[in-house]
Amino acid sequence: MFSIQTYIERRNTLKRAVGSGLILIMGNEEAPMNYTDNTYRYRQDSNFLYYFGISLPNLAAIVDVDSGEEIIFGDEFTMDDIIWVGPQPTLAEQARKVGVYRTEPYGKLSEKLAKAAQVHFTPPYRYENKFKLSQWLAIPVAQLKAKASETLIKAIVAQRSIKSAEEIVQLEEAVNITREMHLAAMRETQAGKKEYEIVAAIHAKALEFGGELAYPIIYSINGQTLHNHYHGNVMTEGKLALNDSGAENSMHYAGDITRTIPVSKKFTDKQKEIYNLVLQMQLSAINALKPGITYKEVHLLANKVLLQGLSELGLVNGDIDTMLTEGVQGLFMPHGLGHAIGLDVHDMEDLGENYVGYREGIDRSTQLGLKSLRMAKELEAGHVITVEPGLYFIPELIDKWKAENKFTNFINYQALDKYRDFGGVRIEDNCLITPDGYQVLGKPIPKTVEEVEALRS
Ligand SMILES: [Mn+2]
Repeated sequence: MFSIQTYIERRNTLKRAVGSGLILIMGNEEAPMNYTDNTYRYRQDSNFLYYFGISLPNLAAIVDVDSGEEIIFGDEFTMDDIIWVGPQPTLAEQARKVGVYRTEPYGKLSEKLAKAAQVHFTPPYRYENKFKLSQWLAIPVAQLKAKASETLIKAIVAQRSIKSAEEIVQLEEAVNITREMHLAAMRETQAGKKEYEIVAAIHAKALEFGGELAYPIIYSINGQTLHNHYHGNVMTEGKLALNDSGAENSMHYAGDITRTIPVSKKFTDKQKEIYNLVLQMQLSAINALKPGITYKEVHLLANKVLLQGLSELGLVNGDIDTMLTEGVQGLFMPHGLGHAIGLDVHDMEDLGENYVGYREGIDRSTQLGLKSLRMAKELEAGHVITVEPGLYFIPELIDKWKAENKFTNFINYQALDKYRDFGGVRIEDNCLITPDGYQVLGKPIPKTVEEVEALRS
C-alpha cells in the first residue's frame, strides 16, 4: 500500500475535479468459477485500488464532494468467516491506513445513495455491480453505461493517466518480474516440447517474484493469431514462438511485454529479415516518443517503416505515403501500436477506450489496424504506454484480400505465398514519457537477434 497521504491527496484531487455531488466507487466481489465458493483469483477494481487501496472483496466507497465526507461501506468479518479465512483487521483499521475515518455496514449504502441529489458512478463491467447499481439507482442495466458520469470518468482518466514517481517504481517492478518471465521462456523453449510447458515456466516466474499474471499468457508458434490462448501445439524446428506475457506485481501494477524467439537455436535468414524489420519499427517508434506528439503519428511512423521494409523485400511496391494513406499495411499489422498501461494492462479501459486514448478532434479510424489503435492523442510527460509493432502473415486474411482483388496494384500476392506458413513477429516494451523524451521501463530484456540467440544457445 502507498502512504496514507497518497490516498488522501488522490481523493482531494478527484473532489476538486468533479466539483459537486456524490462519487461512488464500487469494489469488486469474488467471482465464482463453477460454484459460489470456488472462485477465480480475486482482483479488486482498479479505481477502488487507486483511491482506497484496500484489496478485499465486498466493499464500496463514497466521497461526498459537497460535505467532504468519505465512507467505506463493508461488513466486518464474523467468527464464521474467521474460522475459514483466519483473523482479519477490522474494516475501520483497514480504512484508517488510507485516511478514511468512517465505515458503515454495506447495507447502509443504498440509503445514502437514495438521499443524494446527484450520484457520479463509473460504467460497471462486473455483473453483480451492474445489478446492484441498477437496483439502487433505478436505472435499467442496459442504460447504466450511458448514465455513468462523464465528469467522473474524465476526472479519473486525467488523474490516473499521469503516473507519479511512486507509481513508476511499481510499474518498473512489474516489468522486471515480466523480464524474468521472458528470460525463462527464452531458456526453456525447445523443439519437441509442448507450448504449455513453457507457459508453466512463464507463470511460475510471476508467482516466484510475488506477482501474478496481468492478463492470460499468449505463447504460441502461431503468432499470426493475435490473441492466441491455445497452448497445446508441439513446437518444431524452424518455427517462431511469440510470447506476449506480463506480470501484475503485488501492488497490482501491470507489465506487458512481447518477444518473439526462434524455436531452433538460431533465427533463419528469412526470419531475421522480418524480425529486424519489426525491431526497426519498434526502435523508430520509441525514438519518436516525446510530449506533444500524437500517438497516432507514432503509429503511422512505425507503419511507414513497415511499408518501406516490405517494399525492399518485394512484398509491396508503390509510393509509400499513398499505401500508408490507403491502408495497405493493415494486411501485415492489423492492430494498433500500443495502449496506456498502469493498474490495468489496458489502463482504464473500463472507463471507455476513447476517453483514455482519444480527444475531440481525433476520431477513431475505421481502417484495419488504425481502428484498433487504443491510444491516438498527444503524449504527455507521465504517460506510460506500450510500443508493440508487429508483422504477421495471416493466410485467411491474405486469401480474403486476394479474392477481393484488394490493393493488387500495391501487394505482390505471388511473393507473399512464400510467407504463408511464416507466423508472426511482435516486439513490445513499456515506455514512460518524460519531459524531454522517454524512458523504457525496467532492466533491458534481450531484443536484438544477437541478444536473443545468445540466450538460446
Ligand atoms: Mn500490449
